[in-house]
Amino acid sequence: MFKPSVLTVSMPKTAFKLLLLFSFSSLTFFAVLLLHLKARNVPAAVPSSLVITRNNTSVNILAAAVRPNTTPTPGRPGGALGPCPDGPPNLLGSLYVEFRTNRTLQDVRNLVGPFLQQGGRYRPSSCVARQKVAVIIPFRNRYEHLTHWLHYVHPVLMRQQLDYGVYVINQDGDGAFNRAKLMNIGFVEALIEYDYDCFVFSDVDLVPIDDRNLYRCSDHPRHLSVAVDKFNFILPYATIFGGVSALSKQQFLKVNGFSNTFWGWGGEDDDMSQRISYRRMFISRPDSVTGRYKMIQHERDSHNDPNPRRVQKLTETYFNIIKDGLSTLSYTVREIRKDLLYTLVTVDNHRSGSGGPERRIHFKK
Ligand code: UDH
Ligand code: NGS
Repeated sequence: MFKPSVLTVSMPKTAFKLLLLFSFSSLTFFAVLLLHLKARNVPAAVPSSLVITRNNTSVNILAAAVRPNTTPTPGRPGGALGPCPDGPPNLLGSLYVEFRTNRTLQDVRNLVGPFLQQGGRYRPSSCVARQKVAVIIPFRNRYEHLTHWLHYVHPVLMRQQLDYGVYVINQDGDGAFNRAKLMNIGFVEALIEYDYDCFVFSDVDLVPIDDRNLYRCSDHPRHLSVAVDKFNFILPYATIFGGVSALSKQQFLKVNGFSNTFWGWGGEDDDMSQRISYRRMFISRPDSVTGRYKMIQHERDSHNDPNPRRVQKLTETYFNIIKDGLSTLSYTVREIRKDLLYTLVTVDNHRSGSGGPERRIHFKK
């Protein structure tokens, strides 16, 4: 027999229980998901503080970087200059570049030195530069290439009206080369010195052959060496980020810098490319005429053989962004030498964990 009273009472009860059970499992699911994402730290915020220990003294790099610039602006007394125009007015466009010469560093000092301050520093005298750019070159034993690079690139950067400095980060010893770690070190060393807001990372053997390719940062990380002669001026693959690239301070902090763990040749630039995309940024590029480069031909260097683990390591990028980068950087500065054309920072990059007082970086949220 049909009993309406039982039905009207028991049905909502069951539905209510089911609803409760469903809500509870959904909440548990989302709580577990949140904890999981937090553990992986996705997405990462830009840290508000970046403390390093330098010879047992802690320095907050981000606080140091916002100290007021006390160097007087050249030009008018009081430094009352207007901003430089967005489009630098004296660019030449396509350039003639030739490496088959007996050029010496002294030749280059004579040519561009009069416009520079010690350490390869420059700023325009007629206006306030739009960006403060540190150009970082990972380096070991390539003085001939460096001479060509300085000869051609200093005048380009001057015409681009940048407030810039050139930092050559020289790996000490003959251990396996680590390009990416040297670039992390360059970021820190440049920031210790001046309040840079943009970082251009450049191989020493790549010279731009169009000065409209601006060495500055944009809304997204920028790959500058898009059309290199050795690749017949064609981008070899869509995600490539090697050669010459530019990241703002914020962008670099957001990806925790480069990985420190790519020893030997290859993969470290692809790892950065993945970091950028995992942090929801894009790669911006100049067009393939403006982004033309000439590469100085050379043989493979000793102690920079292809890293056999490079392809496998690229499957691990996502999990390593927070664990491997600026947050785990450790190295020892052997010497900082100011040439007129560049600042040479010689470092022990601690592959074996050995060697002297460290600079260690810690993130604080
Ligand atoms: N670098 C040095 N010294 C080294 C190794 C690398 O300064 O011993 C720096 C330098 O800035 C160089 C950059 O790291 O431009 C990249 O290294 P690379 O020039 O070895 O890489 P690339 O991919 O050449 O340009 C790989 C070797 C190709 C050999 C071709 C033989 N025909
Ligand atoms: C890729 C490398 C990159 C390198 C690029 C261009 O294969 O690191 O070639 O190299 N990636 C891996 O090996 C995983 S180049 O011809 O310029 O020497 O930048």
